[in-house]
Amino acid sequence: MSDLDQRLAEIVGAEHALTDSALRASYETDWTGRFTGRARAVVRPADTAEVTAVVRACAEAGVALCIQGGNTGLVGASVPSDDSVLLSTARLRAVEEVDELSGQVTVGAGATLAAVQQHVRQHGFDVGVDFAARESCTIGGMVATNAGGERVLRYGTMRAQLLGVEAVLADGTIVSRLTGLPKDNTGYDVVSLLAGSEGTLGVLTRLRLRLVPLLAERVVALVALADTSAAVQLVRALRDRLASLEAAELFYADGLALVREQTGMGAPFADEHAAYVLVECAAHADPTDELLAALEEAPDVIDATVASDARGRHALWAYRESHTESINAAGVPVKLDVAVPLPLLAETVAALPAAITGASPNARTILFGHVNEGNLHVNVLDAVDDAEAVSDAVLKVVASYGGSISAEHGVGRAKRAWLHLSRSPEEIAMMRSIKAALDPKGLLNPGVLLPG
Ligand code: 2HG
Ligand code: ZN
Repeated sequence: MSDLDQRLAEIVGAEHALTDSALRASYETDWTGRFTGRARAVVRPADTAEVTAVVRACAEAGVALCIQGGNTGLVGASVPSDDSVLLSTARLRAVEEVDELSGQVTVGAGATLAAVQQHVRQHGFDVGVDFAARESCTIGGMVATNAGGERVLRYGTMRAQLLGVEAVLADGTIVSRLTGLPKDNTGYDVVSLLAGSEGTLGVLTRLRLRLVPLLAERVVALVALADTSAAVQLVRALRDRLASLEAAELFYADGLALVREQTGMGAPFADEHAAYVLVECAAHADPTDELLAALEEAPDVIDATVASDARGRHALWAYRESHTESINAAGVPVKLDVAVPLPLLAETVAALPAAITGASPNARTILFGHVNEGNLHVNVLDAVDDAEAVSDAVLKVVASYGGSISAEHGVGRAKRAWLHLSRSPEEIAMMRSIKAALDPKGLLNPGVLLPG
């Protein structure tokens, strides 16, 4: 055992400093199975003081750290670069008392979204961001990637929920700003800066979140449509009319077929349709009638199935939320997560398949996403050997439409070579200056976000 390994074991306790390869394994490969790296040790600190001690020990030894939450990331940001120390936030899962007056809560970085949802719902609140990985993803990881998900059209991304952070910087300094004042214009916004920094600027240890009201009355509709343009028009019509609109999720016939094949779920409609949009409305008073009236008047709706009871809503959501796991069950996908201006969404959807098969002839492309943000999840199966070419083709199409190469999953290791397609040289230089100022030795998540 090296000096560093021994010191880490002293800091976190031997049972939380894993050097055995079998114990490290589940931390070293990402959720998709595409990204993998070897850590010299996995350490699981119990609190901020232990995080500081771990960071200091690594800084003194000149050893890099990789920070991992629930390991549900999709861009390879949470797997270690070789021989780094993997710092897992799994034990930083304290969920503090809900501040009911302010509608806020402070939670440990390692608390899962599901645990926080369960906790705040008992007090009549909810978390504004939600998505399928809720049982495993952590609040720290969600902030580090500025996660988006299924409710962005109503509540914004994770950055919009974030009112405060506590973080350990690369030299072990603790920065704490957790008072949660909604109005506080006293200089640089360090809280926002850490959101979306992908573990490159500090280790997030505690987060203070703004909560949203728990809206118990819900209705979900799955709407069958002829194409992407119809989906965009539908969402526009509903969004402008329904204050209760919370989600508008898009998928297509091929994605639905794959989901049904993998899960055994039955068909939602007697006929097959080209495109589907799942919408959810939520309010204090039952929003079913207003959704039905809006659907009645909406253009180009071919068919719709509606559920207000929890079981029925869950069943409709399962068609959408099972996409990621069904795709993974069918093979290791090349995953891209892009956004284009909404007026160009249909054109992008039309252009992508040819661009992808041009890069990998046997590729099978499944598209789905979050309509209102023009956010498409591009999952490409049978193309992992052509991952670079496929990514290049997709991201160039997206950039040509003025889009983003990463709408919500982050840049990670997977997209950093293409960062210049979304960010100007001046912006990348500014990011490098910030990184150099806060982590001059490049110890935090090397290989992530910034191009090499
Ligand atoms: C979702 O919207 C997630 O379900 C995952 O962002 C997307 O698997 C994907 O590509
Ligand atoms: Zn998504």
